[in-house]
Amino acid sequence: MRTDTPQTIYRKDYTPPGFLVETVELGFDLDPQRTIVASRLTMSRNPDSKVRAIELHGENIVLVALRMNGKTLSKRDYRLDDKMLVIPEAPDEVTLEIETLTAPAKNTTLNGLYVSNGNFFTQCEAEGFRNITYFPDRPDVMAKYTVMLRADKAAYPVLLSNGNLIEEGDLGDGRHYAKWEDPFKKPSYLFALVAARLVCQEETFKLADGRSALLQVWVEEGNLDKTDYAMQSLKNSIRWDEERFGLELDLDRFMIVAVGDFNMGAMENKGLNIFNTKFVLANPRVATDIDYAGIEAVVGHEYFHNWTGNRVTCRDWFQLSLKEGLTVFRDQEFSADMIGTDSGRAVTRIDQVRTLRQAQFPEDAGPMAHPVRPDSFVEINNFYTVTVYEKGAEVVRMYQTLLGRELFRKGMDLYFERHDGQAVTCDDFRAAMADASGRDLTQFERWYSQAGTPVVRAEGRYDADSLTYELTLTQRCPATPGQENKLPFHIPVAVGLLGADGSDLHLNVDGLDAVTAVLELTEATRTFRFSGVKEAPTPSILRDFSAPVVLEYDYTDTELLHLFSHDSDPVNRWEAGQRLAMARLLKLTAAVAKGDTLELDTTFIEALRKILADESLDAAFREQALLLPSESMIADQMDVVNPQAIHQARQFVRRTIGEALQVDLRAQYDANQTPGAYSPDALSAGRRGLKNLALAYLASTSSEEGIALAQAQFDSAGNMTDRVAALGALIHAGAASAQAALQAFYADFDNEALVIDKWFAMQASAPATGLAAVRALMRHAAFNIKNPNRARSLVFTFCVGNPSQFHAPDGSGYAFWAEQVIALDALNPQVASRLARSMDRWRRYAPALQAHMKKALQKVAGVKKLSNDVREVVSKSLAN
Ligand code: B3K
Ligand code: ZN
Repeated sequence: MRTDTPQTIYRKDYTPPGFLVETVELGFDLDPQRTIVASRLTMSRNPDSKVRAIELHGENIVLVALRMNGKTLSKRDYRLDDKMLVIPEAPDEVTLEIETLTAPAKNTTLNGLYVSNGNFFTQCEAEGFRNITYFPDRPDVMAKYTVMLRADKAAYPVLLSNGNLIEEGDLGDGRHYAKWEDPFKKPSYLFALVAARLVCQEETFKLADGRSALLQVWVEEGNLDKTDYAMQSLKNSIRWDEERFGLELDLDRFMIVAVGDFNMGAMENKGLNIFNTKFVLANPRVATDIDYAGIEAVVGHEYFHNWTGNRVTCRDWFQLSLKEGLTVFRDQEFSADMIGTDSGRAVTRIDQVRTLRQAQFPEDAGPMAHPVRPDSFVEINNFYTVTVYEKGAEVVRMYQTLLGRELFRKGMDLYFERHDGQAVTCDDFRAAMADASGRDLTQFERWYSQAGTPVVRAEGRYDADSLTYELTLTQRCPATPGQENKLPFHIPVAVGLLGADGSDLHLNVDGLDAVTAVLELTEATRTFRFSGVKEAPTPSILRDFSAPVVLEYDYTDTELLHLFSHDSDPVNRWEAGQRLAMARLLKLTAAVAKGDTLELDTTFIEALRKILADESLDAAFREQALLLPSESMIADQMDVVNPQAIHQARQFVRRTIGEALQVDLRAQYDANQTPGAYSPDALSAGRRGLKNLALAYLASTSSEEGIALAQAQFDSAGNMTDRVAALGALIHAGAASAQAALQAFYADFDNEALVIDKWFAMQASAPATGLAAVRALMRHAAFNIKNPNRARSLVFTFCVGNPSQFHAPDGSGYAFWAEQVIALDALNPQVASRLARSMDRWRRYAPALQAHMKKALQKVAGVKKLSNDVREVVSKSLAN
């Protein structure tokens, strides 16, 4: 915690480190109140650096002893402040011995070494290692680590660190030790240790080259019945990376450890991935289909980091997307391949588009907007964003779209061939792609350097005489903080043309014959000519969401209905439905605000009816097609946001659909039951998804039938997916029985922390839950603001997921937000800062709401002892 003005770090200021570290020997005497860390570093002067001094980072630790080449250094030999330890004079070859003290039990930040439920864990990315010992804590310093852990044997029977276990034994005094050695060089942010009372599921797994590896999933006692899916996902990940990218597990042992107190999803520490319990623990009784999918994706993501992140890492934190964008792309492809069908793959793509629109586009249009490779930051932890992750993944996907799968793979191979064991930049990745494919990717660099979501405007013209269709694409990109004017991007735009009968026309553009053409828009505007087009087509533009842009095209309802019924590209088929829905939701929102009567046209309803009943389509796709854009997505389309009007309009549409399609929804509800043992596979999950969406629609009318159906499902559900869907339907419908159901649910699962998180979240997001009810829930014995999952389930869900209540006209929601940000900041700045982000886009609301929001922001900004994390977010939000 600092009170001085936070410092901005710039990418352009990068300089190589003065000293490199070859080996690190760490010794830990673990004690919750007083842990002693002894470090022995062998270092040598970096010939590529002009920096003379040895510069070591260190924060919130006490220096006990410091020796250089065997000689104790006195205070005159070094400078020490609350951030750095600097030794100005040093020979070229140095052995440093450093002893420091920390108090893990007092560490509520969950950054560095901390205690959770009596066990020791670490989290070092991005800059947590400096809370453990003095070290050049920057990713371009890669070293080999040996770690000795010593702790009480009864309290901490399990001692883990990175790499391989080389020795263990008793110390005689009730304590024991374990020595670990990581054979690979790594940056300090990948260091990890665990000292805990845990149990594991383990398995020996055969790798492609014939070696075997020991795989372990470590959890608290009592959770061993929830580790199967994580283990299966790990094995699938290992196989997939071998097959798709030719990348093998490079260690004899790979461990996943679950912890209940964790700031994010998981962490890819070399050989010792530490996970939020949310992304490990699952069985049908406690986890939903979405939880299962999350576990698969995150287990994959962290495993894939072993190559994209660990073997090849980032030169500096501005390059974060080098590993995160690429690894998200890899986990997306993994999840899609695990489903295995084209239609299943399309549904995962629709999900990705939804995430981008729901979270990344708003970020790109707000005060925290930044390029995929940022130019500056105050607190790097604020830049683990949807832009760096999800937009970064889109950037990687565009390489694959432009180059094709084969050349993309060649580019990946070249990237590893050139950079294994190095800390590199996004430019190095782009160079590998360019060199392997022979393509000029110079202009493509702008995807890394320019923030903001590009808008592509499309206009079509058909000439019946010459049988040509001309598509003119024009791009622009809105200004973002610090970037007034943008240069044209290199945008792949996948296009198909539909005939009147709904089938794809064969395309002839630049000599290509296919049904989908990838047009490359590199200028501000360009006209593409298709010849031999025998009829006036309906264009299907941006197929498979080929670029992270907003597409403007003045579609008529007739064209959209045509695409919604026939487009062979499932993403654009879905998209047509979203456009139809969005137009209606916006019109209705305006009508609510004006007090006009509300009406929904039968054309739209009939289109939904047709899709709903179309058995040739996957249930999962039909669910996506019937899902309305969220309230915040509607808000994004408005100049002045009116959260209550949006809510009422959307509720009206839901109810109207529920009433009009009652019979059809009921039929799908019955047809998509999944009897027998629960299985999380995509087909079954898709059926449950459609069935439960039907239930939600049926209950939204508050009809007796809908409520009874929800109640019956709640009472008889054999898995958590069906149980929460039923409970959610009861709560959202305001059913009289909802309270009793909530109580029963709580009583059934009071031992399952992750389920109780759902219990809080379901209430926090219900439109009937006002601030008073949230405050009452905060007084519940099970609420604990120090646990990030719990804080997210109640406080975050209310502030982010319940817009009509959060934006109460009296500003009470905003005052609550300020209070919670301040309270959290004193405990855990990283979590506080995430909550602080939810007020980013306050300038888009009606003036009366803006005034309240500004006051709340100023209240937070006025706190003297604020973390850099929260300070950066609120000051950027308030800046002009
Ligand atoms: N690399 C970590 C995120 C670390 C966040 C630090 N504030 C998890 C991941 O992306 O896999
Ligand atoms: Zn990651």
